[in-house]
Amino acid sequence: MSEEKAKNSADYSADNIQVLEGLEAVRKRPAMYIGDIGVKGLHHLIWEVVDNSIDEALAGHCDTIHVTVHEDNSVTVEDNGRGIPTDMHHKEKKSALEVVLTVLHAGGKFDKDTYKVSGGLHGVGVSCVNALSSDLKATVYRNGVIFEQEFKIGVPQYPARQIGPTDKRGTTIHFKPDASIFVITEFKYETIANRLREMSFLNAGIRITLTDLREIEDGTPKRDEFFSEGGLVEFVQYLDETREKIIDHPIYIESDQNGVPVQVAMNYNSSYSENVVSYVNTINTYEGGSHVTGFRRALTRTLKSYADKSGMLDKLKLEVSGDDFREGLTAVISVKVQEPQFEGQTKTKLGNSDVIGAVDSAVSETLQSWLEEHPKEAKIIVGKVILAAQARHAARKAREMVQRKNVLGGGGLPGKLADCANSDPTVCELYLVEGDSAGGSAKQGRDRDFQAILPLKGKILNVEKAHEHKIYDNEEIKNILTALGVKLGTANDDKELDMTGLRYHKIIIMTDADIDGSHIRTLILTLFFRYMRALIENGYVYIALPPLYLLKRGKDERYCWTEEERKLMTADMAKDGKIDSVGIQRYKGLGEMNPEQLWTTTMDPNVRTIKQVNIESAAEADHLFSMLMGDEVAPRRDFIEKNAKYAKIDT
Ligand code: 0RA
Repeated sequence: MSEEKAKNSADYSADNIQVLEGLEAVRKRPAMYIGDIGVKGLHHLIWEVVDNSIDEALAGHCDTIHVTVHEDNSVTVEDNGRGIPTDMHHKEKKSALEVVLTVLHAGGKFDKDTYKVSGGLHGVGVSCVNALSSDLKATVYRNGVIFEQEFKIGVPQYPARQIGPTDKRGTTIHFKPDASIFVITEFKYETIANRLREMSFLNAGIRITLTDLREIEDGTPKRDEFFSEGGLVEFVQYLDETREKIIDHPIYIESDQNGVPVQVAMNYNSSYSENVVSYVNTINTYEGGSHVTGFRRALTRTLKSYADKSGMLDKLKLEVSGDDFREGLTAVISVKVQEPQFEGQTKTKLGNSDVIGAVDSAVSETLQSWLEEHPKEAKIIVGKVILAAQARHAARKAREMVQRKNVLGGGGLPGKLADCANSDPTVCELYLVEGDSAGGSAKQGRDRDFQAILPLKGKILNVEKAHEHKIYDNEEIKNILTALGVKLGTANDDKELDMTGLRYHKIIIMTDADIDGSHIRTLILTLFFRYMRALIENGYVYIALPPLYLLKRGKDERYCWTEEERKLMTADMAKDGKIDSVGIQRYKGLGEMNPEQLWTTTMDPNVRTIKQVNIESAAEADHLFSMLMGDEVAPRRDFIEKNAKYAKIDT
């Protein structure tokens, strides 16, 4: 070997070792790159690849993205963009394609001057996805040629190769998450669908399809297509689908303030809840931040000044607060920030303070002229604000009265509560149980050291349709609040939850496995979502899963939680072939179980399964609750029909 050549190959392997070290770092600490190695991190892989295609679309070169989940839980993301460049990258001595897929952050570095990254600013790059995939194959259709390259745990199996001519354009990435890294490898259709729907609203004009080859019915795979022409305006209409609008068409605001693109769509409905959803670079900022602050400031100031000028507030004896301008408001805020600073518990709060002013001036300018041009609608909005102020004062009075009574009465716990002996909230559990009879069984079956029982009578108030002051007239809700030890509203914020007195860190909703039970469960969840969201966010709220069947054959008794389990176990118990010798008891209600059965199946921490309630997307949860509990019947019926397979479990 000549000296020259030896040097080159040494360089080559040195480069390669560097690349492998980079990818090895990702495999050693995957959570540092994708958040976690659970269900969230797993789905993050899809977002990462889709973000790249979205960027290509935002650059104006692609309008369609297909996402497919395969039977083996591998995923294909296909776009019709320019295709990842495949020419040789001289410094790295490998194709650009290989660089993009193997060098950390190559995506950003490599294409910085070629095109502007607009969507995936949070992106860790496809190379991370590659490092965390047992297998990945990239196929590029570019300049009339098909190129492909395959990888295993990020390691190229061969250099990018040409495999034939094509008249297509685009990039296809097929990857299978590495089962030795992820604790969960099963993708959730709804999670992907929700994110892609959100993406299609946030990036108007891009067609995104989702196909699930794991679920085939009558020869057709489960499939959805997401496309929004109207973007944020349609997003607001979607969120308010089941609410009664008080303004016909959402207000739309778009501007570019000092290099910060701002988009806002908003509308008012007749409900009492505020629903402001915000995004930075298409990432959902659950905790809000400077863009939301700017929006609120502008909204309050602009509406207040209009209302003052209109004279409508003259007769109002109460002061109007910021909250009053947001009752019944649904808004989506989307900003693009070059170097976003994320803060807060879950790193979903925007910190960049210059964004406050950018959103504030965008919103106040457009909103002010909108109000002047739409006097009829403006009057409706101000009328709604006045009603909100009056209702808020009524709610505060009612709340103070309840709280005063509690203090005067010694802060007594509800008579119906069977409390536990332990007083350490971190180990204590409160079961919210449907009906007095099941409540009775639960009281007898529980471990009274750390398990408390609060039976609930029938259906609690539907808070989706009632204003806050009504909930202080409702015995069941008052009992829940007192038992929990929480207070709605703090000294400086009516909407904040005071949980300094919280008495249990597990709140377990236990209802019958029938339609009524699932309705009651939704009513309770709606109460938590609307008024005690912090408890859900802290992971304190759970759903008990009582068994659906008891199978009996002689002394052999087994519980089943699903239809499938019932079939398998019946066959297993009747190994000698006498299937009809297996007795089946279908549990319709918790009341059919005796205390001991309830303990062994549903309450004993060593064997029970309880489902933690989490808010995957506040926008989706809001949409779901308003649909299930709101006024309009048709969307609810559609939803139940569409999900009949799942709903059946409840009948
Ligand atoms: C770098 C440069 C160019 C396109 C891309 C990357 C690109 C990346 C991905 C990832 C998924 N789909 C993609 N599509 C394109 C521009 C190349 C040119 O100038 O032609």
